[in-house]
Amino acid sequence: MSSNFRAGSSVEGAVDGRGMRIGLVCGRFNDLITTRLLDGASNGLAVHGVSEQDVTVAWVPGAFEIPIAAKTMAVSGEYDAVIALGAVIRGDTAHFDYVAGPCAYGIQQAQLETGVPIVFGVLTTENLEQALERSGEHDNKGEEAAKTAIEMVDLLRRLRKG
Ligand code: INI
Repeated sequence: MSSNFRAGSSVEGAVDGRGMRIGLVCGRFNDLITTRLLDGASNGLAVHGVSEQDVTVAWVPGAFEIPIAAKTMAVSGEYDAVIALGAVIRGDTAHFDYVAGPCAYGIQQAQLETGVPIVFGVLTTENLEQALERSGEHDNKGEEAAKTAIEMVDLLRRLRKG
């Protein structure tokens, strides 16, 4: 069923990162992948106007530690958004479920508690090949996460102004 009803207003964030301060949290585990995600994120931030001096990278041992570092950055008041970068690869370890789930849940919880956007740029893949594909030059989850962070900062600013 269709209707002629149209919302009175619509709001969307612009992808213009000029003047934005961004925190990145990057896992060292599977650093072959996470360094590629970091390159992608850095490129995405630069392309959309974020200055190098407004970006800080915090390294953590693995994805399980990302939420606490991201939340600490978020509450510091020093960052407009935080981008979480990690790679959890299932391989043949049962550890996957104990790391990937809590990482995603912790990030969501941290952004809801702090009101600071924390973007989930953490790959959760079945194998290394998939992780390489999603951290490449053309398809890079880190680059996508950078764009999302900038858009969300602007969207939340507009929504807070009412
Ligand atoms: N950490 C990751 O970032 N990716 C993984 O694939 C991974 N696996 O498979 O175990 C992983 N484990 C380490 C974990 O994140 C913690 O650093 C560690 O358990 C200490 O708390």
